[in-house]
Amino acid sequence: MSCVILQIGQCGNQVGQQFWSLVDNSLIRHGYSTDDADNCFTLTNPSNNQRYYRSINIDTENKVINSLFANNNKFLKFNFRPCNVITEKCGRGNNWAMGYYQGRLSHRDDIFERTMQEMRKEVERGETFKGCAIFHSVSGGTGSGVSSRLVELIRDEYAKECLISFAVTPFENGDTPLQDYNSLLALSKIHFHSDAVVLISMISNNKPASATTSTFNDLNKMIAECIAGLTFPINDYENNYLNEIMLEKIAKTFNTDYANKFVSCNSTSQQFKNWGDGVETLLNQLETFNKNENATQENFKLKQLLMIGRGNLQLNKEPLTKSFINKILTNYFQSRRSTMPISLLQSEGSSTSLTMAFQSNISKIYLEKIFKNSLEKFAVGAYVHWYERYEATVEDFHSAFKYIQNLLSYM
Ligand SMILES: Nc1nc2c(ncn2[C@@H]2O[C@H](COP(=O)(O)OP(=O)(O)OP(=O)(O)O)[C@@H](O)[C@H]2O)c(=O)[nH]1
Ligand SMILES: [Mg+2]
Repeated sequence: MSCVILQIGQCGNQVGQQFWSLVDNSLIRHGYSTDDADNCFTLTNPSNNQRYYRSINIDTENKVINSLFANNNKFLKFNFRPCNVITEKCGRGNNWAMGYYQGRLSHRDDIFERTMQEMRKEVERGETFKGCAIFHSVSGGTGSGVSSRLVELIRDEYAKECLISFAVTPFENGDTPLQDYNSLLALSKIHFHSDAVVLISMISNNKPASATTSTFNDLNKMIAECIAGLTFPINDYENNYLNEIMLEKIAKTFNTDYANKFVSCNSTSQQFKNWGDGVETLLNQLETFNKNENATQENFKLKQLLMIGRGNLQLNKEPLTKSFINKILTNYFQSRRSTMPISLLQSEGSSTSLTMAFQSNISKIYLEKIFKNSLEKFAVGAYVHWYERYEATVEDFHSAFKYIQNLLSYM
C-alpha cells in the first residue's frame, strides 16, 4: 500500500499505538508475511536491519508521546523513526485556533514545516506512495486545529494521492465547552480536503468520571480494530493477488460525491460460528451506537456499504457473499431498506474478523447537532474571543457554518 500514517495529538497517538500493535500481531495472523507488512505499513532499513513503522507522530506537547514510547518496548515489536517524532512543549489547550494558527506562539509554523519535511522524506523512503491516513480527535486543540492545517498542506503537495481521516468525535457530555466549535471548524476543513472522513464516535454518550489513558485503552483497541479491518491489505490466494492499496479502495467507494464522504465503521473479531452471526453482531453493535446518536431503527438509513470479511472464507461451509449479506439486511431492515450498493471484499487467513464501513444518516444527525450547538453559542458570542486571541476571526466561523450548512442540505 505504501502509505504514511500521521498520528496527531494525544488521541491520535494513543489510537495509533493500538493500531501498530495490531500490525505487529494480527497482520501476520491474517495470512501476511513480514515482507507484505513491509509493503504496507513498515519499512526495513537494510543498513541496520531495523524495521520502522511508517508513521509520523505529532503532538504539541511531549508528555503523551514520551510516555507511550517509554512503554513501547513492552508493547510494540518494531521502531518509530526518531526523526518522525515531532513534538513541542506547549499543548493547544482544546482550542482549534491555537492549533490551526499557532497564534502568538513563538515557534510559528514550525510544527507544520517540520511535519511536511519529515513527510517528504518518509514518502521518498518507500518505492511508491499511494496516500496517507490521519488519526486524530476533532475536539482537542491539536487534533482539530493542527490536523486542519496539515490536511491543507498535504493536499496542496500530494494532490492526487488519497487522504483518509479517522476522526474521533467527543463524548456528548463532559469534554470541553469548545468541543462543538472545534469539531465544526475542523470537520469543515478536513471534509473538504479528504477523500473520506471516518467518524469514530465514542460509544457512550457520557464521559466516564475518569477517562484516563487506561480507560481509553479498551476503547482504542476497538477503534484500532475498525481501522485495521478497513486498511489491512486484502489477500486473494486464488488469483495470487495482494491488494496493497486499501486507502484507495476506501476513497473510491466513498468519495463518489462530496456529500457522501462521511463514513461510519464498526468491526468484530469475536469468535462467530458463521458469517451470518458475524453480520448480526455488527448490526447489534449498530443498534447500540444508533441509540446513542438519537437515531431509531425506524429512521436509520444506510446508503452505501463496504463489508470486509477476513479469515476462513468458508466458515461452517457457508461462504460470505453479497446475496447472503443482502438477505440478512433485508430481513433486518424489512421494508425500510432501499436497494443500496454493497461492496464486498474478502481476505483468506487464519484470524477471523468482519468489518463494515457505511454511509448513513447518522453522520447527518451528528453534524446537525454540532451545527446547532455551535450556532446557539455563536449567536450570543460565547467563547469567540478565546479563538480571536489566537488569530481566528469571525470569518473562520462564518465559513465553517456556511460549509457545513451547505453540506447538510445535500446529505
Ligand atoms: N478514543 C479516545 N479518545 C481520546 C483519547 N485521548 C483523548 N481523547 C478524546 O479526545 C478529545 C481531546 O483531544 P486530545 O487528543 O486529548 O487533544 P489534543 O489533540 O492532544 O489537543 P490539545 O491537548 O488541546 O493540544 C476528548 O474528546 C477526549 O475525550 C484516546 O486515547 N482515545
Ligand atoms: Mg494534547
